[in-house]
Amino acid sequence: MGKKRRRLYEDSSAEDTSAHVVNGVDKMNWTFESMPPHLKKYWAARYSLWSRYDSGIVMDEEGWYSVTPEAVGRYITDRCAGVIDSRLGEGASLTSTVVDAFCGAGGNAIQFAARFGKVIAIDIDETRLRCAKENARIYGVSDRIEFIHANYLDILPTLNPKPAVIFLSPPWGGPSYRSQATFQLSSIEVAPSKSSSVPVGGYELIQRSLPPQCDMCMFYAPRNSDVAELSTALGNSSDGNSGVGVNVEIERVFLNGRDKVLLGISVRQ
Ligand code: MGP
Ligand code: SAH
Repeated sequence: MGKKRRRLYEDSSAEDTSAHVVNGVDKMNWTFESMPPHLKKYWAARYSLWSRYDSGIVMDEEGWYSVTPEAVGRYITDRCAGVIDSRLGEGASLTSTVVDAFCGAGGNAIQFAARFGKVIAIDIDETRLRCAKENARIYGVSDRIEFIHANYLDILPTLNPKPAVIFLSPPWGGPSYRSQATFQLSSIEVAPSKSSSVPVGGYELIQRSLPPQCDMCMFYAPRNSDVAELSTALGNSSDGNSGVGVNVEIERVFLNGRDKVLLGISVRQ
């Protein structure tokens, strides 16, 4: 075998790739040997990312380094369902809607769909959205996920009724986030909505997504985030007239004894 790395949407005329294309997604055939050096550590973690990896999970490069590990996705889902059930009544999560604003390859959306009534999974990147669709099929939860190829900032004002949960896991600027002593929300830049030309930073992204836009907003943050800044962002709705109070919590999540991520949580009082 040559060392050629397979990509999503390879030109099928270029080589014998047609057998790999399923529902518009190239199965890619990632192997340890074919992965670029900076991604090899994620190959070793593949079953921690997806217990059904061998059933045909698809990811592109950004998918590999940003997907939420399965156990963390399950924990996040349980945490959100617990809040919604205690706020809205036992079992309320089963009929409630979660918006996964930056769904990527589906690591969170798929776990949410196993517990909530409906998931709206949004991604601006068509390739990753197709990965998420295929991965949801593998986990048998496609019927509870509505996939939307769009900019979350364009969808946010159209959400009616308001969802119970808005989950935010935007790009952090790649794996190099780790080289910053303290990660600031200004390192996050989300493409502007159609009505604006100015990118939206992490602080404003959080503020726009807080109650009353939902009952609960969760932000998936780098483990080296500035906790004080995160708490302030989660406590301050940009809708100054909403009169809605929130409780804020920051949780550190460990996986196999290793510090993984922070969860910033804002819940309507
Ligand atoms: P990591 O630092 O790349 O992995 O990301 P790890 O295994 O902790 O690295 P180590 O070698 O330092 O131990 C930690 C977690 O953050 C990953 O499991 C992803 O879920 C998440 N993650 C990483 N990045 C670069 C992003 C990102 O840009 N966006 C989002 N939403 N999540 C990310
Ligand atoms: N939680 C996901 C990973 C998210 S990575 C998982 O577990 O798989 C962040 C994703 O945000 C990327 O797929 C990127 O394409 C998407 N994204 C970036 N800007 C966006 C925007 N404005 N609206 C929607 N998605 C966006």
